[in-house]
Amino acid sequence: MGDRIDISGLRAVTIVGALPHEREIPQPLQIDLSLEVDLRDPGRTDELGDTVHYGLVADRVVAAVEESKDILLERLVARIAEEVLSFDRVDAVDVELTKLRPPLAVDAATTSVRIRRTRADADLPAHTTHRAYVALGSNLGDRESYLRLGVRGLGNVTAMSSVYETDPVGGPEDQGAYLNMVVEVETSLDPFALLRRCQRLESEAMRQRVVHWGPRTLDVDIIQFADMSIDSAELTVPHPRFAERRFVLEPLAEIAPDRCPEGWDSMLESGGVHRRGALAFD
Ligand code: A4P
Ligand code: MG
Repeated sequence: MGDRIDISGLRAVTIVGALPHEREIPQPLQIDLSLEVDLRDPGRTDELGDTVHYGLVADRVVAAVEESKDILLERLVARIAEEVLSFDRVDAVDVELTKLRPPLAVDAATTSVRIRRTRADADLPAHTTHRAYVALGSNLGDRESYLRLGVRGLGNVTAMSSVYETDPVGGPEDQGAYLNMVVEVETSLDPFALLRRCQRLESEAMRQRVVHWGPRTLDVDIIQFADMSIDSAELTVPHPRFAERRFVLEPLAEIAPDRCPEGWDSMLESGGVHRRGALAFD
């Protein structure tokens, strides 16, 4: 993919080298880093949690260098690569480590070593992502634009159902029809972090919780998260009511029929759910 975060010209002072005076007097080093990170998610969401915090990387690398007393630049550069790869989202890193005052008899400006290390080189598990299914609903205001706000903010959306116009289920009699849809998201968030993201999107849509199951600008529910089962006060996954709801199952069946309970179509009442077509993005 080629996405990168570069940190250049990082300086640290430490003991490194094989010569007697190098074992006693700390010397200045420069560190140049190029991190391979998938930047598609933060490019969409504008959230620090979706990327690698380069300030933290820089702090950790400088601390590791200052603590070390290695003889070889080769050892120290490997240590730096390990430190950077301990950030889960970094797929690979190029590190260049430069002695700014090399102890040479001849005239030379600098000496340096450069390596590239991947997660596989470091025996680290590949950066993990999970597939989640998220249902969106809106029955207040400009419903399509609230759905767009939700879809855009969810991150790496890998499949998107059509939009369905649906009769309200439960709640007050006089509320308007919903627009519903389901999307598949490839995410490196854990389920609770994804829930917080869903809730933040609802707040961005200025959703107010006045009546239970009442009209809402935007409802964003996690229907399934990988094959996990979670039953906590904050989050229940799979969503406890998804299997009874045509306004969730019909769009879910469009993008992931294997995620629907077998025979759901004949078990649920039909009607009240009308496919309108794809959500338009400008
Ligand atoms: N919560 C627990 N599990 C989850 C999960 N998997 N995903 C907690 C999202 N949230 C989850 O949700 C209440 C609490 O559920 C949250 O604090 C969260 O921690 P909420 O969004 O504040 O309230 P809600 O959506 O009104 O409640 P609920 O019970 O999730 O409602 P439903 O079951 O989603 O029903 N009719 C049509 N046609 N279309 C609709 O979209 N939606 C509803 C809401 C009713 N009728 C509808 C539609
Ligand atoms: Mg909800």
